[in-house]
Amino acid sequence: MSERIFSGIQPTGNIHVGNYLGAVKNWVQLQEKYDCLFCIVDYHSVTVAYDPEGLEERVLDATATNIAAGLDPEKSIIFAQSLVPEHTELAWLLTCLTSVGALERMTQFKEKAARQESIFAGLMNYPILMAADILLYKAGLVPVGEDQLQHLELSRDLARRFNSTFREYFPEPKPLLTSGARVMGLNDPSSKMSKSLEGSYIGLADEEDLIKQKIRRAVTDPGPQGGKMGPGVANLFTLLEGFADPDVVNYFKRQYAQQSLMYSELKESLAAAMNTKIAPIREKRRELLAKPEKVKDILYAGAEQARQIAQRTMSEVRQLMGFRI
Ligand code: AQP
Repeated sequence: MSERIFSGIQPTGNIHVGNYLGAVKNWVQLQEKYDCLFCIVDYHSVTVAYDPEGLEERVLDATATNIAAGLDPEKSIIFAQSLVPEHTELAWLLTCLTSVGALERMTQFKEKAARQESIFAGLMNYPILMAADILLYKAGLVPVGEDQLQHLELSRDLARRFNSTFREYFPEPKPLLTSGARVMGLNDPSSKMSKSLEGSYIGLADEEDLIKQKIRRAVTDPGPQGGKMGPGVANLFTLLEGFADPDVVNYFKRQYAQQSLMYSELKESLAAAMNTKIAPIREKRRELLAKPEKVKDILYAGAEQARQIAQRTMSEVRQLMGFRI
């Protein structure tokens, strides 16, 4: 059997072109070669303030958008984290093996905590739940962007700590560094494009006019950059490489090198290229969401498959940790 891959995405809002280029596009290819589990990590999404009324809709939207972008329930196990309670059970047991210092050092925790009025323990413990997600399925490979490497390192540490404390049991999950780009915010190219930062992203559900409008407003260069390409323009090139044909990319690179690049022309071409790729995803997502019961059935069927693996792991973990009553 091929190696197992686990990956997750939070239902925190509109899945955007950063998620797509940095993760989803790659997952679509991986499912052809590996034994893949893709999880809508709804328990992760409540580590910051959220609207409970919209949660179900966001889970269905994330599921439909990923399927529309190419994830195939016939090839991969696609499910929601909250349908498999073993995730939180293992997370608690791993919490008891994790030092608070390691959690406090996490860059994402520090960044997200700075944006919160009150910081809940769930936000700090987020990487432990992520470790539980991965270890529960003994996934050998985890496709991650650079931003998630630090979290994965904790998963590896926890696997090692569990193995040395109890018995050699968990494989250490290795990162599968995606070749995908790190896309920055359109309104602020110094921080990454994020679902929860309004104005930073273009969603896979955005209509053509909205895409054009957002790209038109994207930050380019605030002023002279000492001969270096500014982060806003570099980000537009990252997007262009992700969505446009190579000859279009090369054309604009030449224009830039000759210092004759017109931002308006670059933006217009970029918006058109994005819309060409996004339109079929947008349409398929709409069709799927018109039948939410079918989307739920996909999640239930996926959870049933995931649970078979998760229950086996938990029964072995309980034994190893001494819970034998
Ligand atoms: N800007 C990005 N560029 C490239 N890859 C990205 N990913 C996220 N943002 C970018 C990758 O998408 C996958 C799923 O991400 P996630 O939803 O689990 O969490 P996130 O990284 O926290 O994504 P967001 O959009 O920033 O969500 P919020 O705003 O809710 O925190 C991951 O593989 C991630 O690397």
